[in-house]
Amino acid sequence: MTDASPTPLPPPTQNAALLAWVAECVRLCQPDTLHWCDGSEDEKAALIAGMLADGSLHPLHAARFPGCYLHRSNPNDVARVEQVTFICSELEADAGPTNNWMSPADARAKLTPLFDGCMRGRTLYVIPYVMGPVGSPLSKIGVEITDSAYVALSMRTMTRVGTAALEQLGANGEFVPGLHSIGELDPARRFVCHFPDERLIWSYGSGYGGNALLGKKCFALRIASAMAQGEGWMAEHMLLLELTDPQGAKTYFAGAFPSACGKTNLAMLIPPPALATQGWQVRTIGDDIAWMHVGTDGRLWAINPEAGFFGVAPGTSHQTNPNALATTERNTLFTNVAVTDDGLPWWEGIGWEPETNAFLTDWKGNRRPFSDQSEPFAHPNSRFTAPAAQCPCLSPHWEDPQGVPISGILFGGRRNTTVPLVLEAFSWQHGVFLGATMASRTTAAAAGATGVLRRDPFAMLPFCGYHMGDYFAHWLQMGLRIPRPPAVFQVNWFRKDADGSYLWPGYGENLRALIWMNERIAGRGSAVNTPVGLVPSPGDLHLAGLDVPADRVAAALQVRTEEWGQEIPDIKEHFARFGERLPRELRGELAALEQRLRD
Ligand code: OXD
Ligand code: MN
Repeated sequence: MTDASPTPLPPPTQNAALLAWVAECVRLCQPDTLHWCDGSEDEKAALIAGMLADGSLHPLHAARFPGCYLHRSNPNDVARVEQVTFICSELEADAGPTNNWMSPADARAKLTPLFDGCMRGRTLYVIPYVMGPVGSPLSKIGVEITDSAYVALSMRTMTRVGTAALEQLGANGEFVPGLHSIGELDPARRFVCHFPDERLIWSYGSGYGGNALLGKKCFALRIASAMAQGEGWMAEHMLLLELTDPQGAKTYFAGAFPSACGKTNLAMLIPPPALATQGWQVRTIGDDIAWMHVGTDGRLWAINPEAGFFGVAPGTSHQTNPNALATTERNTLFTNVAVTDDGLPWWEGIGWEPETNAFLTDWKGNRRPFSDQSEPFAHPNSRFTAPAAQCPCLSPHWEDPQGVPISGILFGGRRNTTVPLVLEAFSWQHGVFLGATMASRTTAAAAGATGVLRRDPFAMLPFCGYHMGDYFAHWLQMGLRIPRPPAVFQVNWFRKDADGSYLWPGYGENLRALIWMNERIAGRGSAVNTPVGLVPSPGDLHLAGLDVPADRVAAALQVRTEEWGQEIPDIKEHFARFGERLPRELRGELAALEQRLRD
């Protein structure tokens, strides 16, 4: 419903809190036009037509990529900006040492002048959305106000937008408000602020997904993690997958990996032929975020709050992730990929090469010969935004209102050394220690240097909405509240040999690690008791049809005590940051690890 008239149309909701907040944002931002998103197909067509007309969207090959478009962002706005992402809790101590903090009063004082009049000449879109299956008791309502048509279009894919959300909200329901403006896209006037006490988000100056699609990182992780701590559930940066064994039994896994470390690929894994023939199957529930609650049966149940995938394009090919490619063949918004003269999206690692004399238009819009390899054609953090429902390997349970029961939790990252292919924690508490000490090499998903090893606890370093020490304590608490807790595992697909080559082929072959975890969960698989956890010997893995020399498999699984010994000082330094708020159980786990390594 678009309202550009002096006599306002009646709004499509009677929710007084929502109406008051929209009126306040209209007063502040002074848009020319107000549009309440209803989620209809007509609305989608109008958004697309407007963006094609203003040049912010480019058509792709209509027959090969029906309903697909390319968007090029401002080159200064291509990734999450952790340095200007703030947790605005009343007390600085509650944001903790891993977050940037601004007082709520300072944040309002800084951002109010930026929002003041920022939508003059623009449309203000009100986007009511549901995170989680519509009608699920575990889903939650958000409302985003934005002046970006790209955001309005993307939110339709990533969440359930419009009338369904307003119906679920009703006249008295609660919602998480998020105010967003692209502003002038000036990096010096860019802020992503979260007010966990008020459950409010203010984001200014960026149109990039992670900063601007407020349902995703801002609500479903930062605000939701703070809500979850208070309410006894968990909001995690995790994929969700369903493993089916040859007998048809299904086991559900949740896996935390930092951004751009293969969550989408693992969630959409295609079994290698030898295992597929036996009947092993992987289906996707989600690729980025999990909300998990203790069920009445004492197990941990998870939903995927999202409705789409905002995946990293480079490296996605028929070999690495054919399911992602199939998902993105229609109704997909590509951002910052390259395009051929025929209108085919292209990126590095897509698995096919244009003719050597072909021309491509790169992510900045410059057309140059493919032979000019002076810089990448697609941005390393170029993305696809695609509806989950199009994924060929989507589980039929992906929208079950009660979620799926989780039997195994995985923690993984990009480690060249030290962490073996897979290990099982001795206990929930030891699993929390593994999550709390996770480290990974940084990627292009966030602005800043890539390839730098950093501690990224639970893959939540950029996403935890409160003090990380309290978050560790929450995980420990949850262990006491889950009568039948999942087993916890650590994985590393990225270990290298002395020459810098990967020891393990990854992708579909990672199923072999999942099968071992499944065996452990069922109480069948055997493992070697090492100082760092329970590790399979090569003979414990299902290796039929694997084309990797035995010594490389053994090296991928090896636990080298000298490497782990070198971790200790760094873990101590990492833990020291949390001061008094580091749970003593984790100090105890560290001391126990040191003792086991000495023994
Ligand atoms: C993402 C991220 O986009 O983690 O999912 O950056
Ligand atoms: Mn993510």
